[in-house]
Amino acid sequence: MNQPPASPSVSVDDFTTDFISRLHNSRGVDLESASDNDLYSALAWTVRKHLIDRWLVTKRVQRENKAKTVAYLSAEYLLGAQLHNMLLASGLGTVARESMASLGLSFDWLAELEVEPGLGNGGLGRLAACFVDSLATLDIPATGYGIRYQHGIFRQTFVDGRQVEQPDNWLELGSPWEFPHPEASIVVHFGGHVEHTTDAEGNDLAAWKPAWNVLAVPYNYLVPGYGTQNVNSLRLWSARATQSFDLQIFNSGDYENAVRAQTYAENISQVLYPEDSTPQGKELRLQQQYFFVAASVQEMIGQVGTSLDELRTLPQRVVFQLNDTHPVIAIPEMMRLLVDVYGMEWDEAWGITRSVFNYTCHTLLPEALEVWSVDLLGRLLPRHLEIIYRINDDFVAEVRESHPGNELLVRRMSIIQEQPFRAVRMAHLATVGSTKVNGVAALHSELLKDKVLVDFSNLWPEKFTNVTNGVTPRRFVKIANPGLSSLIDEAIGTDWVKDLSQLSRLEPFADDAAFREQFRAVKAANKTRLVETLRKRDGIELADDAIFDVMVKRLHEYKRQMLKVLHVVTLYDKILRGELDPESMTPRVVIFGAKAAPGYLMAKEIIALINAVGATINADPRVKGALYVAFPANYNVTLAETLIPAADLSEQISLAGKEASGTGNMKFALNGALTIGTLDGANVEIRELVGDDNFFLFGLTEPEVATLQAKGYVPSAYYEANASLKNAIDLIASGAFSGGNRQTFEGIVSDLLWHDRFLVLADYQAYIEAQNVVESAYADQDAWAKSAILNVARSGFFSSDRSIRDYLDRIWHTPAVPVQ
Ligand code: GL4
Repeated sequence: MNQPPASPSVSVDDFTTDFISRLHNSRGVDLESASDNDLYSALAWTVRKHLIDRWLVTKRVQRENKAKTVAYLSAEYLLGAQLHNMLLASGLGTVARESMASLGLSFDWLAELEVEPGLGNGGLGRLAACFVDSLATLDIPATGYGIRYQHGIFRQTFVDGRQVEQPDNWLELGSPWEFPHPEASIVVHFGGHVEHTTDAEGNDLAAWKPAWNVLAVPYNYLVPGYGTQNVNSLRLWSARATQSFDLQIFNSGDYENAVRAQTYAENISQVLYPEDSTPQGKELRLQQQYFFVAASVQEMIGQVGTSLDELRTLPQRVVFQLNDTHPVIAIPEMMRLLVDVYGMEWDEAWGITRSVFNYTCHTLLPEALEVWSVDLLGRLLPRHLEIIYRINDDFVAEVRESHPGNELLVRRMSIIQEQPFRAVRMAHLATVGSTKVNGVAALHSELLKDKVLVDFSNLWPEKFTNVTNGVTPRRFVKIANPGLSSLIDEAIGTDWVKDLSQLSRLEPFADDAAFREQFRAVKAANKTRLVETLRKRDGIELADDAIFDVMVKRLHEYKRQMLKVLHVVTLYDKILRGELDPESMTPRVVIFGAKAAPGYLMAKEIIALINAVGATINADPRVKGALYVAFPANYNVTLAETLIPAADLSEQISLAGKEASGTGNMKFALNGALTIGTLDGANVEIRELVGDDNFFLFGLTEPEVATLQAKGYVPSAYYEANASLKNAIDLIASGAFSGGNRQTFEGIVSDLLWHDRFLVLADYQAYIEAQNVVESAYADQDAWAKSAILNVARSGFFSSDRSIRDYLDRIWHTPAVPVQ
């Protein structure tokens, strides 16, 4: 397999010597006395060393060039395990493996010791991780800014089938991948009040008198590009108290109070909020947002220089991308720095601010658009609230000028909402304060323009654009699916890893019987690998000669795991009724993976239902061998890397108009799974590209959904009219999956019959029919393999490298700076 050249070529012996000296000098142990963590850390350090020279050169070249930098501001980075990616970038995979073997150590075992940094919830955080990978690969000077959460996304366990959250203590044993720089800490202020004075020319001067502060301590992480010398940085901030404790109070014996301030300050980076697609309006969350954004903007400005002349060059030196509304407080922060701290005129500062910020919206759910009450914001960031008011005054004046007399429009567009409580609409602030606003898939960007932000797109049509999401082929094909990667390498060479559009050259191989045979062998081996993983990890025993039907993503009603459950229950019910012969069915293994936000009760009920249905079906001899439900706990990036390559069928069944894009859908297609899906998010583009013969489409379209809801949707009517739907729901209601207890899933059943916000019942029949088509298609294994190959060959568009090129062309205009 072709690897990019290793920096200096390293022999196995050199590597081993280095590893041993790491154990001695950094851990103070020898091979015999080393703990697991000693071994893993020494291995990580030995690998890391070969990227550091590149990193230092990259930083020097970028600094000397005064290169324009992309500053990606994101509250989440769902990085996944680091070791394999670092080995891929350094080209040391084989050397490391052989070196460990020469010491009698198993490389795979060591790699499995890594606890993945789960500093994100789902798609949004994983997208940020893919984007920094692609930026580095494309030689774009870029820094990812975020928060070094002490605890990432919770570890999910099941107790009696119900989700129980355990803290994710990923830093317990330290991380060998981070570089702390306490000497470069930045002070971030909160609270207090603002004093206004007037200067000689009668201008208002504002002075913020904060009440308390914390230190933002930067931790740097390497972000190596693939097949390039370029290594960018991820800079995550950790909160530390400015004074560690009050010695006087401590000496008086009141230990609790002595450390109270410290605990309070350090809480800011303690935990990732486990919410996805719902904002959590908590004070601590706003503190987190301002904390990382203030430190990042100040640091960036420090790099450019703080004289007025230097500040005027900001648009040539930096572009900030706001990953959803979480970092939007950066806009008033930039204004505060330019006007209050560095003395720039308001209008000039506003011109600069607007030209350096851009905003990506990642949702269509109105309830997911963040608002902050003016009470809270005024208490925590009083000067920022004043700045937001002034931005809004000027903006509202502009709207009034272009639409005289239209106060309804003014009220709709205002950055400040009055009802149900007075609050700052962060999406409006972002839109007003940015040069470009983008959605994350073609359909999403259209709906953003025509619905969610329609007033703004009428006012500023040129502001709106689309950048369809993408995923990194390094992690999600090259590393996750070595079998497929080798097959592709043999067929079309190795350039595809850096230029995924090359995959189109696989297309003729779909008609090559020998290739199809090899492709099927790769899929079979990936299934076996998954079976082994789930056996070891979860004690789940799967057959590998079934169709692997996979639905992995956050648990959310709009994503409709419930629809998948109804399909499973329908199959079970039909077998019990004798309408389906388990012997003649294609055996089906249905695999779920999903975490629910801890406070999202309906989502947690659905998890309990999936587990209950699984437990009943898996124990029932009447369906043995025909139907099996697996729900491994704690779905994360590491599990995704084994699960996705093993899938035959990818479930992308959200209600049309609700999933902004999806990115799992892309990973499945790239790994040769066929999609069953609605016309939602990026499914639309996937289907267009892979061809409708190679995609199982079903369900209402977005306009049909809108029409149905407008005329009044009555879910119970679908239940009454459809016998197999009625049977499935009745079976759940009867207590068949809850030991006869009819109460257990009553909440789910009555919600489906009387509310069903996401039209599960309306799409049920179409979904069942599409699954029947899947079943017959799968019977022809050779034809299925052909479709799967075409999915791979036609999915090159979904590389995050392409997404980044689109950002560069449409939004950032940042030149590449190759490092020699
Ligand atoms: C999300 C969207 O729900 C998802 O469709 C999209 O793919 C992702 C990245 O753009 O962003 N928005 C939120 S919030 N969480 C997501 O995963």
